Amino acid sequence: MSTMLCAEESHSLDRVIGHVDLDYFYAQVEEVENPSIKRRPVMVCVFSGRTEESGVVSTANYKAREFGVHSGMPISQAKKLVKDANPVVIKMEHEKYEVISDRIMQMVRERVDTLEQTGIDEGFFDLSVSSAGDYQAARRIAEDIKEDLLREEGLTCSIGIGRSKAVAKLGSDMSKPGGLMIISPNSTQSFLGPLPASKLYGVGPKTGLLLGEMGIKTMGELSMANPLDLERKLGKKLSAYLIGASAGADDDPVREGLEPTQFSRIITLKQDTRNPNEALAQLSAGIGYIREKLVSSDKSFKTLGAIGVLTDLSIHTKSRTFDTPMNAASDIEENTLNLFIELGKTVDKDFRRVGLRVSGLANNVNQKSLSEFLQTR
Ligand code: TTP
Ligand code: CA
Repeated sequence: MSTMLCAEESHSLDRVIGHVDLDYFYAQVEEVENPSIKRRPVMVCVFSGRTEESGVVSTANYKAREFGVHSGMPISQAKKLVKDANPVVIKMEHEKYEVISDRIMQMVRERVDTLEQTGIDEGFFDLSVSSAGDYQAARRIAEDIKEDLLREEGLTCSIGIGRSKAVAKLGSDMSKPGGLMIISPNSTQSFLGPLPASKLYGVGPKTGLLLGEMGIKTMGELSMANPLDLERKLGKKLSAYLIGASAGADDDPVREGLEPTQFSRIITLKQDTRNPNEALAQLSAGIGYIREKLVSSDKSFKTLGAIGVLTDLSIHTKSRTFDTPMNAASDIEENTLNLFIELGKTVDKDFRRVGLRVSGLANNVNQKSLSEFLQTR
């Protein structure tokens, strides 16, 4: 049987939906950059700057989690927990993780029908067409994604595959870290039935509490709850979703993001350099590309980030957020140069690749929606 299938034909088949989630993402990126820290508790932190230690843990590797460290914990408290285990505290560098995230998402996107990125390190994907509705073929695609990710980036992820987003998400959560869980359509109901209702995608702490008050503990119970009782507490829309999703029967599609949230470009330099002016000169086509993207989407940006990949392939970034959105070519050039000057001071090797990224995109103020446009005519 041919595995080629057009989109229309796939409607009659079971949907094949995946969820991919990188393991302890920021901390794992740091481990790849510096493998010698791998066996130690690693905590990637956001420092507020008030005192030397004020701030929170953004994420921690599994070694640190063994001591009770978790995302959102104050740094001082986390340090106490791991103080005897030779911990590593690293300052969070968001731009760096974004660059790696972009590469990963691009790699996944090339192997699936559609990808809906839902966070810096996670997303849903639809495999219905590329797997021809066959869960064994889907398993092979997921294994390929995992292998490529490990080979190309040195990173591990967890993947869940099932007939809906909620089932796929449970699969990736339950197979963390590094796992792959396939929940076939036939086994969906028996898989979901005994699981706690609070673990269902879309059930936050508040909804979880309300369900508990109603005596609904498992997804099996939720799927058979009285719709009217549920509606009274949670509203029509959420109730309908919960009853369907807990039985594996929600059909929320995987949506490609329609609105861009950032534009970025990285180029390889003709010659390695540490000179910011030289780097900028070679990046001028990249700046032109970004400017063109901003103009054609009629957007401005608030955050500009400079990216430098050094000769040892380590990634270094510097970014600045402005009070007012901008999009003029001269502003991009001037600020990119300033960021590269700052970046140049902090690195001890030449740049091999340089790039820039604009984010915090906003529609230009003079842009009118179609209805506004029609009303003012
Ligand atoms: P998560 O996917 O929630 O967590 P994780 O990747 O660190 O760990 P897991 O193995 O459990 O998936 O978040 C992705 C990244 O988002 C994480 O690496 C750091 C960041 N993050 C924060 O900055 N603050 C937070 O409170 C959380 C939860 C995550
Ligand atoms: Ca993750």
